[in-house]
Amino acid sequence: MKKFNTAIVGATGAVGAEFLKLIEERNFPFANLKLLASSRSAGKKINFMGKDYTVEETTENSFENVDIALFAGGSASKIFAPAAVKAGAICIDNSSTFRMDKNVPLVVPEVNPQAISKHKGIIANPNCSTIIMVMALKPLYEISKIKRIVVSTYQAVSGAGREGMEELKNQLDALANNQPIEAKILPVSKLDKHYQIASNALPQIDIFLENDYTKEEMKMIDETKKIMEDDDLKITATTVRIPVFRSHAESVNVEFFDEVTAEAAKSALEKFPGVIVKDNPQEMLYPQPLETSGKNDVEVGRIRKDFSVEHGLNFWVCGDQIRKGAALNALQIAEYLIEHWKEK
Ligand code: 3JM
Repeated sequence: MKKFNTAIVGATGAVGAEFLKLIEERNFPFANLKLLASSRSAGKKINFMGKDYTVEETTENSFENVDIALFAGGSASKIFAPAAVKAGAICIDNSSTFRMDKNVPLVVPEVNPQAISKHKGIIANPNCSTIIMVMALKPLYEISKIKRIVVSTYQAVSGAGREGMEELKNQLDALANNQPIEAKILPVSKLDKHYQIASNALPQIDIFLENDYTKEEMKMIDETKKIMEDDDLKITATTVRIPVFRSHAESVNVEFFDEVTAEAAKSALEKFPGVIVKDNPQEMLYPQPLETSGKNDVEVGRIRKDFSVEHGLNFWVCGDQIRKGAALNALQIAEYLIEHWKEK
């Protein structure tokens, strides 16, 4: 089997570390592996599959002979993805930079793999909350076109990377020890203003936009329409950070054009790859962020009729934000590319 020269940009962060774990777990066919990061992390040694790698600073010249560049996210994408494309690499990008670009496919492989072949060098990985939601929406959409979605998220601090997770841990330690609590990271914004996340809930993820939605909310709205290839889809979102380390949860209300019973929804979700239905109220069985942490599958439960509209359903979905919400989805895109690889 052909092996592919692979680069990870942002190899030292939370998503970068997950890329490495998944490359090993899934036997990803890499030849050369380049671990790239900012100058701050350059020189750091990472032992991976029994071999020592030295993290290199990302530059425009880092991508010579690279077949696949996995961008973990952040500002590096905007600066270096164009250089990587110029050097002939295919970029799979976790940041929001290119997601809404007409020339860039926005892909969840179980949902819209057909979009991948239209790429011109960059394929965008959707926002974590979008990925987790559309995994559950797609099999339902196949039963009936969707009229309107109302989603509220309960997002883990891992969405703010390693620093977000450290902040929650430090605050929980301080709380337990009756020490003063420091808030330095969350919410991530342009202002130098932060709030405690331990024992709290913050209805702000990413910056506020002119319409008073947060950027995270608008990402969910715009990206869902693009992935589902449905500009008429009505969708509104409220995104909330909660004091959970890892794995996001979402409450989703869906109004369909035609009847979709809870039973039909369960049966369609059970058949969908990457989705597990965990739904038995009598046994108190439902998805929980703690249980989906570190797992690949998205879990759906609390599937029930919304009595307030003609064709409505409610459900609850949980998924690991760093796995399916980021590194796993990106690596699945890379695996799809490899499966359909044509020599240039
Ligand atoms: C998740 O460069 C940055 O400010 C990173 C912002 C960010 C994003 C984004 O907009 O790319 C942090 C966490 C995301 C995302 O996946 O949309």
